[in-house]
Amino acid sequence: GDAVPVAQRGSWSSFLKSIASMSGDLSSLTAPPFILSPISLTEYPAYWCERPELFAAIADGKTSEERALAVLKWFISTLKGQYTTRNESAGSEKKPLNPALGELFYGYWPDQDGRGKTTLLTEQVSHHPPITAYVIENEKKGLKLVGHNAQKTSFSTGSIIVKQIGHAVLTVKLPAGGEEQYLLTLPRLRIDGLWYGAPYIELSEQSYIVGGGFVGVIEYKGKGYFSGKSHSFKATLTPQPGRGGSATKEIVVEGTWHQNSKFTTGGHGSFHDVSGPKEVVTAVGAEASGEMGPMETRKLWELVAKGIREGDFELASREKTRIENEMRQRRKDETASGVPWALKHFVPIANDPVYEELAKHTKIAPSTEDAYVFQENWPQTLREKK
Ligand code: 0T9
Repeated sequence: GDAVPVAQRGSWSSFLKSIASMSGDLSSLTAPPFILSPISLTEYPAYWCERPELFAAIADGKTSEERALAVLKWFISTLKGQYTTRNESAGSEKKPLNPALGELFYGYWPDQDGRGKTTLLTEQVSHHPPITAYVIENEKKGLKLVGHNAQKTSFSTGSIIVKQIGHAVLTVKLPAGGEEQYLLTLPRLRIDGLWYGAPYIELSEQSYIVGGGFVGVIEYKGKGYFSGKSHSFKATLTPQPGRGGSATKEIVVEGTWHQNSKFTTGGHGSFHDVSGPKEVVTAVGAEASGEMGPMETRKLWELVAKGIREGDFELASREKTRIENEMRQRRKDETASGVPWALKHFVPIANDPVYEELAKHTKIAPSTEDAYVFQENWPQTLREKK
């Protein structure tokens, strides 16, 4: 691999071999330093709102069709951040820090031009397998997104295939009373470029947005498929008769999710364009003083992140081992005392009724999924500023 530092070539090829021979959860494999990211997966839910004005705009839709289009536009506009940020900021996809059980991340995007303040809360609800639950809320606009993420990984012809497990539900309070709920599912990822030590993500298959009387199907293709370009997509929004879909026609938009798209059926001109700047989340501590507690991600991983950023891999690995040992001891103590770890913000449920209802009459599989219910206990530091 050309992008692999000479001294790490041996460990990169043995890392690739261990990926090829195991499937399921790659998060716990030890990778060579050059591929490590100093950021934990608990921070990734922030990608959902780096264009807060597009999230807020969902509430301004006057009809169910306008709102369904606004949800689609916001969703498509998050993909660039979700799947290309590490390449843009660090030169390639990187291996995130594997969150500890109970790890937390809090942040917000300030109110601006009347769009309302948007707040983010993330909790690692499982360590093995890794599962991250999150909520993003814009109270002023009556918008709340609650979801969880997990991954199942496998290896195929030199690439890592990541099946995303989990879903999100967006609740939109309507000004006239009542609410709409949208179910969002997640695309499949393929991680290519491993051989060269320069991994990058391509999306494939499809994801869904169902709600407000519409079924949105987003199909993803890479280089050499329908438009020939990488990061291509085609989204179709179809009204569901009898479920409130007010339009009669189908809407189709096509383009590249990391650049722009336009209407090809049922509309004219530009649909989305992410060439403009994004707004990174402002992290806040939950302590009354605004400081971060010991389980808050940037505090927990502080020295590991410092080591990775500054190339002091001895510090990074020593600190990582210390944290992992501490967590192992905590689990042992819990088993011994019979008192398991208590989640702070979420309660797991085995079947999400919203998922089940909205997935009906669509091709979404599986037909049932678990979920994590947010306990509405925002830390004071986020509430005050809301
Ligand atoms: C949810 C996102 C997810 C998390 C990451 C697959 C991956 C962990 C999950 C799916 C976010 O909304 C979007 C973006 C990137 C995804 C990560 C990319 C990645 O490589 C990791 C996995 C676990 C690895 O670290 C594989 C090994 C590594 C050497 C490849 C760079």
